[in-house]
Amino acid sequence: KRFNVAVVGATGAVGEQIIKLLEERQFPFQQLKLLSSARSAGKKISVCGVEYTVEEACPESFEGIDIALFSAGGDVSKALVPAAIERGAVCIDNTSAFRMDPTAPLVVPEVNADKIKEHQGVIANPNCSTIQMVAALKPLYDRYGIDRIIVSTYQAVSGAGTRAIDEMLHQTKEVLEGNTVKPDVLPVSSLPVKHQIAFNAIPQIDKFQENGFTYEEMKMINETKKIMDDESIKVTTTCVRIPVVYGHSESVYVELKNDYDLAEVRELLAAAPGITVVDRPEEQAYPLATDAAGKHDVFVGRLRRDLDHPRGLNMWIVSDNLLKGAAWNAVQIAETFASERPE
Ligand code: 11C
Repeated sequence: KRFNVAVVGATGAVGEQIIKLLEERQFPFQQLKLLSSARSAGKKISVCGVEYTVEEACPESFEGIDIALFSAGGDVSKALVPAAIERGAVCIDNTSAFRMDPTAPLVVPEVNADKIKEHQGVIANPNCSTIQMVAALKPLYDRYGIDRIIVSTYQAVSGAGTRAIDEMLHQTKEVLEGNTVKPDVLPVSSLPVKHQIAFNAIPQIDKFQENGFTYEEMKMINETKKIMDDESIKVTTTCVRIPVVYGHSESVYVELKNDYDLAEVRELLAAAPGITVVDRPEEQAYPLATDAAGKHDVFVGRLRRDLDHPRGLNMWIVSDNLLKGAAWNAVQIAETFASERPE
């Protein structure tokens, strides 16, 4: 069976990766439609040796489409996902628009691929910083149970899009040349206040909520519980933007429900799909964003027992935020959906 596929947000940082992956994975598409805002319509993109012209996305774009991969921002998804579903498409949505909708499965294939078949038109792709954390914690959850998670993130600027990458590179040059910088993009928020990202760490990703957490932090808290299908897991987060281009890093402290053996933890993680353990302190080998960039896996290291809590475990989790954190997870969902579709 071959599928008619649409990519919405085809010219964005994640859309570009989705297209590359569909090509690399030889995804069984018959027709491919590349869609964007009016601003990017008309651009040419070559896929499998065929040149496609990017079209402006509108409700009619989804006529005859089987699978639509959305990554053009929450507002575009809210406006066009219903139109796509109405026309018979299954939408894999990479924005936060439908993630907490109880009728939409929120899927990390290594954790809960079984939820894909419960979809009612939309399958939500979680936030990048959530995906890599739950992928690494799932084997431990299954074996020992999880009581609480305390996570601090070190997130790459590419999570905020190509404008944020350009801003960081430009600012770095300006600072090195001794010029004053005029921050314009980060933090992405509703206020006009912007901060320098070059040579800095910004403890704000997305808007502040009334409870003092940012939206990014709330996504990690709420999505973790939904994906793990366990509201009892306690999660607290601090999300920080750092001047790295690709690859989110996370310091995760987890309190397990049952006693654990550190050697067994290593074995469980090493055997888990999509996880690579890099944990050889004697060689100073641990996951690095520069090594994870461009790779599909989630990298885990710095595994060590807490000194005060016997069931406390520290770990360092790194993954390419545009790949496992976005495009690769979405294409994995599409592949699973395509392989399970009867016919
Ligand atoms: C960031 N995690 O690094 C965000 C990007 O909800 O899909 C992904 C936003 C989302 O800025």
